[in-house]
Amino acid sequence: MLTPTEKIWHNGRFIAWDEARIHVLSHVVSYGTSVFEGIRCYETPTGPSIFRLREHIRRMLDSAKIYRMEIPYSLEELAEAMVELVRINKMRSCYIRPIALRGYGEMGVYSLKNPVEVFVACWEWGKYLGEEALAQGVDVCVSSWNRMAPNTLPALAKAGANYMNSQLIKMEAVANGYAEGIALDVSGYVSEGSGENIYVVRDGKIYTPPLGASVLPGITRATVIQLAEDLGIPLIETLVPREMLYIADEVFFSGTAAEITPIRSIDKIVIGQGRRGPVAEKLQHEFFAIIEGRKPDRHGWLTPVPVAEPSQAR
Ligand code: PPE
Repeated sequence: MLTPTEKIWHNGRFIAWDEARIHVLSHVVSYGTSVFEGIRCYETPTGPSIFRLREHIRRMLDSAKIYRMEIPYSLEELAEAMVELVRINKMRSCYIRPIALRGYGEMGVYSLKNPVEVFVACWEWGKYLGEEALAQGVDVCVSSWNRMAPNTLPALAKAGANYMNSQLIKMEAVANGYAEGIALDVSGYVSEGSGENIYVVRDGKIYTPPLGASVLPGITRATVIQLAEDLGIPLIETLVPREMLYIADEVFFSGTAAEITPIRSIDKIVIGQGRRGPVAEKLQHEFFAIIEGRKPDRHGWLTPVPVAEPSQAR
């Protein structure tokens, strides 16, 4: 259960958590008209640091543009709002959720007359696929649900409505006793998990589906691509046939919430040695060393949050 924090940012103001409400007839409720982000802030020795903040906000602005939604705040203004939110909520680490939605006004599918409202909340969010997942790996299935066809709901947009598809994938997986489901695209190639990008390792090379395979352009995906390059591990963006999953040496997920999570079985077929493999482990080590401030932030991925004065009560 979500533990409330003190404040939520709404259209330029900080309001109380319980006051962050919308009307039931807001456009978003009937028609799913929202774009959003999920961003993690990690505790480092020099204070909380937000991971790839600008890249996340840029993707949110891109998502809004695809849906002709004008967000009345610049990237810099939104970045500042998020840093300030983490600071005034006195979070050491947290998950940040900015949401832009079409609000109350007209009814009917046409949304451009409805006001755009922007909220940013943050809260503490633990391990997405369970405590053991990062070290042990998870058991997953291939979903009977496909990811959206490219000319239906655009996968490059992180839009609320896309998550109805994700929910079908996730609910089916959990109902059948799996931690997560992997969706194929409409051509039958591997796409992604309900909330994660996916990678296959074979003979020391990493393969991941290209953006054309109905995947979200993950910020963690971009991070994995960069870290693989840094570590000298070849990574190829290419169509991945389903059966390549089963014969892989390793398969793993990436995502803001899931971080880098190994997969130990798919459809009850053991992957590799049935536990976290060396490639996933190397990437995890590098990833966590950077985000936890144990290694230099050589790519400029961290935005520090100034720590609130302990004596200043709000
Ligand atoms: N694919 C999908 C469909 C997706 O939702 C995510 C993030 C990713 C890939 C990875 O993207 P990125 O976080 O930028 O590396 N999923 C978010 C949603 C979690 C949720 O349940 O809500 C997340 O990881 O924050």
